[in-house]
Amino acid sequence: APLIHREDYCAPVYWIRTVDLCFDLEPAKTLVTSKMQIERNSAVAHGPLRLHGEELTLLRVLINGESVSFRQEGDELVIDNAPDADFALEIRNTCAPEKNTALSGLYTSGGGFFTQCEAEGFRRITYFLDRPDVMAVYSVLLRADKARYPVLLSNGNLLEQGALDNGRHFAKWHDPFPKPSYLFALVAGDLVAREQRITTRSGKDHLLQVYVRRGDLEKTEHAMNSLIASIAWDEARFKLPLDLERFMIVGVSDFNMGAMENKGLNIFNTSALLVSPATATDADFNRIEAIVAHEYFHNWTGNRVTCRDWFQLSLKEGLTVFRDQEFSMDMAAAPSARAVKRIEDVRNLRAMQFPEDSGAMAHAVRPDSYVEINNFYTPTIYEKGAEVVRMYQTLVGREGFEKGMTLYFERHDGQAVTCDDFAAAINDANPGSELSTRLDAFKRWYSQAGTPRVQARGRFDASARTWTLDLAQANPPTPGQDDKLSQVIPVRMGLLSHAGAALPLQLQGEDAAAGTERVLVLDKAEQSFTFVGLDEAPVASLLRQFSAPVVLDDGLTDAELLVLLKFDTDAFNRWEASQRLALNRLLPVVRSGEELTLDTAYIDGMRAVLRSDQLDSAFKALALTLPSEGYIAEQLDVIDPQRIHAAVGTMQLQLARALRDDWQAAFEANQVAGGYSADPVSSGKRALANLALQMLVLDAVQTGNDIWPGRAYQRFKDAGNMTERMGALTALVFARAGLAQPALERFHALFKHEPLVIDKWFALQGRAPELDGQVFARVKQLMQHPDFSLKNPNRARSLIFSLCLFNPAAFHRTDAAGYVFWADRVLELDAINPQVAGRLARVMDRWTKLAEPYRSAAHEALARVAAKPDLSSDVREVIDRALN
Ligand code: B3K
Ligand code: ZN
Repeated sequence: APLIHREDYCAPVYWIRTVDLCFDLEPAKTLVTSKMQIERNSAVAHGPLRLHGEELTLLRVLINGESVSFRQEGDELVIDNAPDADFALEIRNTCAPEKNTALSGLYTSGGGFFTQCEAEGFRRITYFLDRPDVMAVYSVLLRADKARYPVLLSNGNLLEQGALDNGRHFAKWHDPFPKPSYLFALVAGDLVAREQRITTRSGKDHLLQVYVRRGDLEKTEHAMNSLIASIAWDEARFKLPLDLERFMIVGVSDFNMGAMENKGLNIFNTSALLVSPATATDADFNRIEAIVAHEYFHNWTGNRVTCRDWFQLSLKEGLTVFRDQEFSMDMAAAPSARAVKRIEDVRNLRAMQFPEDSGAMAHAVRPDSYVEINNFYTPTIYEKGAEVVRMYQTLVGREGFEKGMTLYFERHDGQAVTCDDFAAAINDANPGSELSTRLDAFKRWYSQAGTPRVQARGRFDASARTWTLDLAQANPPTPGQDDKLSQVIPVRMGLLSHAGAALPLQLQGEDAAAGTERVLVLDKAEQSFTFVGLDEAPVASLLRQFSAPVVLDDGLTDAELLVLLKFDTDAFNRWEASQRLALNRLLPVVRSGEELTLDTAYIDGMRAVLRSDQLDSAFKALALTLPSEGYIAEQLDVIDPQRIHAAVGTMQLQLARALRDDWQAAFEANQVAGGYSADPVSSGKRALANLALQMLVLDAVQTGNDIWPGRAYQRFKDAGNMTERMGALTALVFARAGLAQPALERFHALFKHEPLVIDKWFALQGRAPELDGQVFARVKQLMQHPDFSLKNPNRARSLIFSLCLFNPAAFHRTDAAGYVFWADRVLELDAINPQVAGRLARVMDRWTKLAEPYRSAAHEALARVAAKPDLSSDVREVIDRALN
């Protein structure tokens, strides 16, 4: 497959204005008839009409009702002599949903029909100009067997439905909003719906529906509530109303990602839709609220205004992630709960996006080229893209940002646009802002890959009573980008006295202090800011709320970090101090290979957090959770996964032991009584109780004490919700308690009819901390389990991805067996589902940083995959880039 370049973008030679689709749905062979109204694009030179089509059987092509000559060139249907005037094109073809294991296009799952068209799945349904800048109005006629497929859905409004001969029936749908083909969807199956009618602020009535398989209905209440909350939030915060009479969500258990924002007919992975207290954790409840919101918010940011081409993907994804993050923060309400959400988002960014930025697949938020667009639904496009949007808001202010959004929709509603258009709208709505003087430099966030490094050092001048902050930035080279220009980095900051007081901030040349927090804008390679009126060298709290996606080296000592941990008014930086203190202890021993011994300063600091009566339980749990092994690897030039694992294990054990009484007190103080609610306070308590239990069981197993493992088993058995049950099970498994095995067996027996819970069962075993190769051996064994299947993406991810992506110590083995396993699975999966295989292939992104013998063994495994001649373009691109 060729490399596609952003600079080569050309407007289409033809527009498709309307399309009438008719489907005769049969699993083995579905007949598709498509009638399009086509218009030549007068703005560009004449050329043949080239339609995309993949794995289709073409039956006929008519123009204005007459047959026409055409040719098939690779995956394109080419018509050389299309009329100059507007014309009607009719195409008839078949496709084979039942054979479609790639889950892109039209496929079957659990006896129903579903579609996934983003990014280029529509061409696997019928021949089309399958590109996001071609927007058409769709009418859809569905015909299918009535008994097997009583529910027939597509985008927009239901016009008509009725019976046909031979036990078949039909439904006619019409979507009034022009849309790109990637937003088309259809569903046919035996489904039931939770329904709710709402009246929005504007006084309009809407019907909301959540369709699932019979038996799953009671697990849709949270999704429905989240949808209603999302609709209200978007109207209140951004004045963006629901524009359809009917809004539908459908759950499907075979799905390549979380969910899809098809206009008026969102399709969700059941793992991103169904929850009940008995089967889902607090984290699942939060994630589902966020995903329902995300897909709903796409209705404006993505659907009403879409992307001109796929290089602009972050235009909709970064913006929509930003919107769902803001929504979740607003839902969390209390300032401390907002901060917890921010910490979780940043932790996720650092765990997923930072490694991407320093690996073989590093790419800009608006990439310059790709081979397979499916490989670019990445943490960079999504999460770093969201950080870029957040920085606009930081630079122009919250109101300014809302004005910018309003202008964006005024200008571009109904259009397919670019990231430049978005930047222009935000900027034009905010003349004279911090953004307006540096827009071009700011836009380097879109073009330059890599995570900028910011160095900060302070100089105190006692006689002048000034303190000067010297900031410097550098952006390391990434593949294809050796030299980078300075970026615009908003640094939200404050200064503290050593006693913990927030100091007034007055820059040299200013008349008076402007509060105790402000945003400095770093836009040069080096820049200094001098603060006046200071009696002592302050402790700098920089990059508050994580105001830019950079790596900060602030040179703070442990003593200064402890001041921030105790007193900072910014909860994010308090948490950050806890993580930095942990890293300061872990990194030296990982580098040297020496034994780790925790010092009292650290232990006392952590004890104070645990005992604090001001801090929330949720925050405590986050501060007392050690940095992940992946994040630690990120800090090192040469990665030895086994050493990292050993150091983290030792530190955890020492923390468990040194704070044993406090863990016990925390466990007891954080019990939640009464009915289940996933609110921030209750879920924070459960998070801390689970962590405390994990520590207590860990310590007990080491010291040969049975009490805590016994209590954990009891709690596992009696738990009233999945969060506590999973917490207790995890404690047993992670501590390798003797009771872990019986608990796992009991768990399986209890939930054998709940696929989403069985996914958790596999995932926990895939993530368990490695010891002597036992976890790896167990995962290989579990591949033979009757419940395991590579064909269902959730199941494949639960076991294989847990091991390869999230369990470095089990995966990186000196005998290379982990890499052999990986290569085998990538090849096996590639034959079934290239998108899922492409994601698994990404595991080796950073192999060049591995220590020996891992590095050579990784190379060998990569070379073996690369040697396979007929790899999908998904896997081929990832492997080629790893081997460059
Ligand atoms: N837009 C979809 C992702 C489609 C992925 C295609 N490989 C979901 C989302 O971001 O909301
Ligand atoms: Zn999205």
